[in-house]
Amino acid sequence: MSNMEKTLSIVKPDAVERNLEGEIKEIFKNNGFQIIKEKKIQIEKSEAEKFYKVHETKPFYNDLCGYLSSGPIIVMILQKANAVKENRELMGATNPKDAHDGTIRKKYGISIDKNSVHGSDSVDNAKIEIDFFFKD
Ligand code: IDP
Ligand code: MG
Repeated sequence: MSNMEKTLSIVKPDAVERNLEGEIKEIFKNNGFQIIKEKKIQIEKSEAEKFYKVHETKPFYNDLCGYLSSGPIIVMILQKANAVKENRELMGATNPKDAHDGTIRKKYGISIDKNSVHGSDSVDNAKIEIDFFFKD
């Protein structure tokens, strides 16, 4: 199949806390994503700092890393044709206030920091992020 891709998805602590894991996984499946691997984990702040290193100069970096490590998360490898772009579209804008109807962040996001899901932003970063969580 052409352009079959994998991307990394994370159900963030705000969504896990509200027991939205099942609903969000259904949305992915209903939109043609296959969940190749998944696990529920809680990471250390130092690991979040590594994961979000691209944002280390941003004013929200410390809060962001504290937040991602504040509770359990679901990390998943999603597969679909053009999975990276398709997942970004299904997630919606970073700020739920700007997210369109039908997107996960519009439906579940609370705020720009508690926006319920993460998704890789490029094919290269998807590979790096999948390795980060699933390299054995
Ligand atoms: P993305 O998750 O849509 O790719 P990024 O710009 O990569 O957005 O930012 C990573 C995460 O950092 C966002 O999902 C959001 O939780 C948080 N974030 C981004 N911008 C801000 C901000 O201006 N204030 C607080 N948190 C932010
Ligand atoms: Mg990003």
